[in-house]
Amino acid sequence: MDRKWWKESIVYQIYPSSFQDSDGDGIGDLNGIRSRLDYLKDLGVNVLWLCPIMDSPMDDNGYDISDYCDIDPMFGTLADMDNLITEAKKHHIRIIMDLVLNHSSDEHRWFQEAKKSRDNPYHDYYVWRDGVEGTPPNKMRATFGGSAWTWVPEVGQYYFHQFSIKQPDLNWDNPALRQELYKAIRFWMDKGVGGFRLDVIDQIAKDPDLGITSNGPMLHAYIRELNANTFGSTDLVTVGEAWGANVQNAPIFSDPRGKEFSMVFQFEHIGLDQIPGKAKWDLAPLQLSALKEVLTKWQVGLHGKGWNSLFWNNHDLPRIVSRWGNDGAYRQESAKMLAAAIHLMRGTPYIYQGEEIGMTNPHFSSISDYRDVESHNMFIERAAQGQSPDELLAILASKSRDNSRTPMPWHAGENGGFSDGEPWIGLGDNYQEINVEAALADPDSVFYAYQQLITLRKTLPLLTWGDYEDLLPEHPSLWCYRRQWQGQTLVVAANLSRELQAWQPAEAPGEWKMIISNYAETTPRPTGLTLRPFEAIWWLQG
Ligand code: TEU
Repeated sequence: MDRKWWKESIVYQIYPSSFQDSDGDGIGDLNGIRSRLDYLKDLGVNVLWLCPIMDSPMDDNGYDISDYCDIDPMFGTLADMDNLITEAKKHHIRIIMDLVLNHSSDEHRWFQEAKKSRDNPYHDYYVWRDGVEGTPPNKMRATFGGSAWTWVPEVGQYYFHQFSIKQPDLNWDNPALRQELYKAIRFWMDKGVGGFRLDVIDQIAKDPDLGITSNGPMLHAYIRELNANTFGSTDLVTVGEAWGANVQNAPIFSDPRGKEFSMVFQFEHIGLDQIPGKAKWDLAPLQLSALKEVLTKWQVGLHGKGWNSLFWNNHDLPRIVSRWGNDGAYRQESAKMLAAAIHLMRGTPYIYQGEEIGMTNPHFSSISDYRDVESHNMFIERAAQGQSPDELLAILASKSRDNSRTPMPWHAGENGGFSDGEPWIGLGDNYQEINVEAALADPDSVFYAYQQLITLRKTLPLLTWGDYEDLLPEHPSLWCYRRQWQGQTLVVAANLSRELQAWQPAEAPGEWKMIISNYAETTPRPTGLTLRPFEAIWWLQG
């Protein structure tokens, strides 16, 4: 057992612009977050991860930073951040910040200088290639559409950008750039933050000539240098977001000896809803056996060698109840079932704002409802290729990142209590029914299921340390697994379908203690089980 506070923690992710507005401008802010600390404490989480709050022109909602050492005025001031950190500490909550080190904004002073001339000292902070206007160096595409190369006439060169045109990639091969970034990280460490989430960190060591984006040859050397120059000797939690992580390399990123990060945040299970080799917009139906295979691979493969994040949702993904649960008749049941299934595994659980009240996708129906650069670029690109607007809107309604970025509904009143002004993005169509006030008033709500799961994690070390075994790998609708630790056993059975599903467990649950179920009736059923639609039950022995 290698005890670390963050292995026994539950992280709550906040999308600051959509959490709570305190000054009526329609955009959430730091003082708004501070005003909700009691709620978060009541839920039981002890870490808040804030999506980027640094200075930014907001082309990609803060993932395009123009000053690494300041707070964007839209969110507040440095003093507000100090207050938030201090108040959060009083609630036994640590704040982790989002670090976007792969790219900056094109409005960052470094880029403004860099594009002035080839011999400007900042030129080499970015990735440039010679070429002829109209003929980019190669065919690489940006994640948010279009070429990954943009021409700058002043220097007669192309710069490389893996994301939007306003997010030029930083050149990690330049030691001066690396030192600047470390300095910025130390600035926030001195402020007393609890750690960092490192955006697309597997993509910093790119080699565009070879078409390499993630896991470039220098990647781990750079991460180790970053670690040694910043948080390496502290107990801060560090989370490496890595779409390119796999079970083979995750132990390098999250080596328990602490040379890189505390844990990885990877997406292999999430990727299962897209057709292999196609874009995220091209949906594949969920196959539970494939999901279980991926999750088991991570649970078993990383045991003792590294540490993983457990999550269904984040600010880039649609709401899980709308995706793999049921956002109609079985919303509550499926939200609680999915919560249990993920929270009872090994790793650090993440709750994305609103997940704890079972928020669904907002069901937007017009392109003007969307704000996200990726969604708009996709719409324009595919409409130009002839795809019908209705079809594109249906795709966005299920996969756009804005599905998870709608304002947090605190009550059923105006703007859900999120803001006194006009919210920067619309609320979901069901906020009058699904909101915090309603959830807190209903003892059977999704909120209390999350609260129970959090309490369980704090009181049952088996959840943190136990091993994991899938008991029914092939079953198309049932997900049943066993965790074992120091003579104790936990069995979890979840039904991911709308139909009744029968299961005859090898160990008769009657001899066991049932801990919780997501249905109101909790009488243990002695022998064979019939699980109701989206039902989840878990028992403990020992
Ligand atoms: O996301 C990483 C990433 O690769 C995403 O672009 C992802 O592929 C996409 O969202 C799927 O639709 C991180 C941040 O989480 C995201 O919000 C940023 O836009 C992105 O990096 C660039 O900083």
